[in-house]
Amino acid sequence: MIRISVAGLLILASLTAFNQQTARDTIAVGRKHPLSDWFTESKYALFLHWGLYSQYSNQWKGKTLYGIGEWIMYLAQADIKEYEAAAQFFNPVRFNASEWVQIAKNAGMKYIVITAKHHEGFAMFNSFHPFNITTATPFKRDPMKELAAACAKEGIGLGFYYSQFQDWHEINDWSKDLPKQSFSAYFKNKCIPQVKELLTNYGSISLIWFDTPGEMTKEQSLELVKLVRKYQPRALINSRIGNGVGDYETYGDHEIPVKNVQGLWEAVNTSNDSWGYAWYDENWKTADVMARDLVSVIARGGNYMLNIGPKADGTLPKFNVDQILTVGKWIKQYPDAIYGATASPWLQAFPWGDVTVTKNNLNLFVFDWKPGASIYLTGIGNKIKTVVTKNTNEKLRYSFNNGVLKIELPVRTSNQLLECIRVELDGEPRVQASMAIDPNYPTSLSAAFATPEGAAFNKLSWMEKFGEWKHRTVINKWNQQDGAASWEANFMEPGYYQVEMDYHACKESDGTEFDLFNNASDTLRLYLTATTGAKEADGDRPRFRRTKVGIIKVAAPGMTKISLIRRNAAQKGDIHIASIQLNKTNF
Ligand code: JFZ
Repeated sequence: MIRISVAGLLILASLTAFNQQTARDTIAVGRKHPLSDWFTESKYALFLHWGLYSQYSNQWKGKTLYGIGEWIMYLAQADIKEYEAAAQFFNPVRFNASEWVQIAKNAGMKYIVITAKHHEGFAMFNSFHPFNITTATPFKRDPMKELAAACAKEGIGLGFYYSQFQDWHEINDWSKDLPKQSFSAYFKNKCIPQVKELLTNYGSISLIWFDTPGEMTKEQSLELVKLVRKYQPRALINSRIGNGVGDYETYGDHEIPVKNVQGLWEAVNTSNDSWGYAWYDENWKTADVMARDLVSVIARGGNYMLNIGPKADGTLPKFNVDQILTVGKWIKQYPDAIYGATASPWLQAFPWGDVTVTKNNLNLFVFDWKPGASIYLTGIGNKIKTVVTKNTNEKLRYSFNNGVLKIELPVRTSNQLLECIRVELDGEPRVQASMAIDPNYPTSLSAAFATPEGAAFNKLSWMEKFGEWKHRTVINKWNQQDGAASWEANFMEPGYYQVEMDYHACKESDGTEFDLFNNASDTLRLYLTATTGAKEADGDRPRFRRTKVGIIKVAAPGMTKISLIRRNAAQKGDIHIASIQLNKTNF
């Protein structure tokens, strides 16, 4: 007998439901909130997912349902009355608002955004609607009020997450028993009045964070904007209000864009896999990963908001707290390279790390410290004044010729969580961005920086497992005979380079041929095999593979055009190329 588990089916069903919500909501171009400087300077924030789901902690009727914790009600297709019942036991007596705010502050975070109401529909604040923490639980306190007071005292910003479209307590597709309220009735009778409560009962708030706008109309999104402007004219609104009417853009979960992004935006990610607390989820990010992610986001021009899922007793997971405090200590050595720092003039990461800018200084954060190796920065139009380690002022050996700065890393291991080198210039950086192909570090040419001809840029987003989003910028839609993409690469040294490709190819494109040209020096014939047995039509969950495809000779240093041209018509399927990596090899 063939049995498909109920959980498996639910995950399939929810994948479809979820997919409809993933189109990124962009903000209107050219409009800027007049009071957004605090946001630009803050850079780093704490996100908190806390609700009734924290009590369930991914267990429903004694069974663990794997996935993001705050989706437990959906994963269980829970009966609403049964789900509600948990409120009688929700009693986070160990919650201490000043402790949380103190931790955020010591972690170097400048504002906090907390789930006032998530998709489950439970208000974590004192509300007219009875499904809320002060009315329905033995706890009776209003944690939002306590947080608002603690944040105001410590000078930390506060924002409320409010799920405006999904409210499974009022609107759900799985319960046959409850009458299904129409969205417009819910919107008028619960959403608007609750948002008004959040805007009027908690003093001045920094922002309001909406989520999953679904099929909301522009009028409905604008009604919320009007409300926010009326009661909290200083507060920012994120793009997930829908319909392009927010003040800043929230990128897809777990996404750090490859190329700098203009305007106000944030990247969001969680400390482990789930947003809400899940008892089994110990896949914690360590401090060094958090520090790198923070730097990478700032280097692309954005803010980083890192999530923690507090437990039902009101405490924060200990390991999690230790890691963010380690990052906080590290930030204290380099505050000016983090807060208010601007994006990298090179528009993308280097193979050894990333760059932020503070006035006339470049802050080089070295993610991959190789003792004695040289790192390169090209296209610098300034004069170089000093090159030192930022915290200890250790002078580093360097050379500077024709705009190429070559810095030798000291022959020692890095003495930091993430070490920073300060390059002082004679003025604000004037940079002609090009990617230096570094002989010491395998260097990637990303799809985001290609020039396609007879091929196109695309972004693939998919759910790897329930709640885990992946995003890749690719070149795809190749003309079969002559579709091409090219990159400008600046080779620091001539020689032989091993080529690796990061790509996804479905079954129908197995055996697709490409030629890789390096100006006039060399041509390499590539034969790419399928990375998945799935057909193109099933391509919503792509499988990327990084694989070595050959060696190419580079005759002379300097700028070279690398071109990739598709050479056959036999294979029907498409190829999705994320990057080409060049790794200098002794040959
Ligand atoms: C949403 C929520 O459904 C989830 O529970 C969590 O609160 C997260 C922060 O936001 O999930 C989303 C919303 C948008 C995308 C991905 C997950 N997206 O655009 O890629």
